[in-house]
Amino acid sequence: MRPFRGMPHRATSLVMFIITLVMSQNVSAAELKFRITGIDVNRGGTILAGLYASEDTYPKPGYEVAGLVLPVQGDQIVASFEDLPPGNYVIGLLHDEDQDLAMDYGFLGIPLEGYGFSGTKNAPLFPPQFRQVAFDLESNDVQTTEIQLKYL
Ligand SMILES: [Ca+2]
Repeated sequence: MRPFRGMPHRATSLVMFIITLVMSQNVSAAELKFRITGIDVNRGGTILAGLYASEDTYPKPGYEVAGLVLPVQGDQIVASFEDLPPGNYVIGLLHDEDQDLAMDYGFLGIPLEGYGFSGTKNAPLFPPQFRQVAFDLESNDVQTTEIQLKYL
């Protein structure tokens, strides 16, 4: 590639690198849409949707690569995570009734609030393995999934 006129070659390389970086981010942006079903409206509060991109950080609170706080207004919510780089993703949901941004547990560690994971029809008591439920999202992919909340 020819350097821009009047610019040292190294500076030109840096400019081209930045342009390539910006372009590749636009080109590779993917989207993960999800429909939350089975919401118990009477419990009020909000639904926290956390997006995890790595087996090492899933499902630890605070390690989400993106997160949404969704007000509970009906028994279904449609939302999406946009502008995602290609990768593997899992969505974790928590119906945070008391809005303390955390799951509340009862006797023997039983979850007291509704929860769900992408890739599962009937959320198990413990979070499923990342690899079992992860989405493989490629460049420009738009994927849609349904996650049913579970209340114990
Ligand atoms: Ca809570």
